[in-house]
Amino acid sequence: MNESQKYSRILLTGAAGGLGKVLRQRLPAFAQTLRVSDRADLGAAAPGEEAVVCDLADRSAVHRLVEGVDAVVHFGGISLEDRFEPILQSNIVGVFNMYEAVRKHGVKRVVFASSNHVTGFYKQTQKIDTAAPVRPDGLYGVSKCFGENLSRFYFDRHGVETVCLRIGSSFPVVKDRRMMATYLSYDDLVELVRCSLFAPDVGHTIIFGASDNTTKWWDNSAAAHIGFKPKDSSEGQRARVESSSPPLQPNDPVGIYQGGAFVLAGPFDD
Ligand code: NAI
Ligand code: 15L
Repeated sequence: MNESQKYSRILLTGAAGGLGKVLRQRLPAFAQTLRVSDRADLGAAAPGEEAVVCDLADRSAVHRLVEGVDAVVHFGGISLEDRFEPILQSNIVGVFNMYEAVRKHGVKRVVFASSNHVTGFYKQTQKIDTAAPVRPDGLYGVSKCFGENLSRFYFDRHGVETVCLRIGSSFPVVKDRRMMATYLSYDDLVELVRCSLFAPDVGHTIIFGASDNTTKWWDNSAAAHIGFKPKDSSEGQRARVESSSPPLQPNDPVGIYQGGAFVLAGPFDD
């Protein structure tokens, strides 16, 4: 597949979520048909779309969901720290179901929404690359480590290519001081997904997803073959962010660790 071609059918999971809604608007440029899925309501299918409500934890439903697809953009799942059971079902059982279906249907390429929280316990004073050992900052981060490792296994054993996107913070605007480093604009997110879909021979690649922010915690040099060159930056939002959010105390873990408030979230199970 190269950029002058379109995929026949891309499956987008998590299509009812924050980033899913963005990608639902933008992925049609990359495929003749976009199959959108979520366990939440998706509304009516637009022209060129197929809408399928599906719980990722339901193995046979996921198997049917993947039939006829030639690439998967897997954004469905629990996106915050939570109790273990929902994380288990959506992010661990769910991602296993997805890779089994992908293997059985011969899908060649997956773009997996991992998260910066796989390395959330590195300090904000550190700069890490994609080979740094994982240091998840919660059960959510651990579940994304599972997805990264599972996809590594499915490439080594079965030849399924995956690009794991360790997304920073992808929202319409920068919301706090930490996001000055972690911000990924929606345009840069779409560009990251486009590069991940069309770069040749990605094998199994891990890449951090951040815009070209002045403060950089992540080194993507080992993922240069993906060709991702972010165009936006958080810098233009600095004055607003710094005037609306006071500096944290020096001993506050939220300001010490890359994962920010996630390092203090939960556990929610007694
Ligand atoms: P979101 O929470 O808005 O969307 C996730 C979607 O997944 C929801 O629509 C939800 O219904 C669906 N979902 C959850 N469990 C499911 C299941 N068992 N079966 C089917 N659908 C299920 O999250 P957002 O912000 O859109 O993030 C999308 C993906 O990107 C997530 O995997 C998240 O972990 C990841 N991510 C997002 C970041 C961000 O800044 N927005 C940062 C890092 C990672
Ligand atoms: C994530 O992994 C979450 O899905 C998202 O909601 C943000 O909290 C983001 O990380 C972040 O670190 O800001």
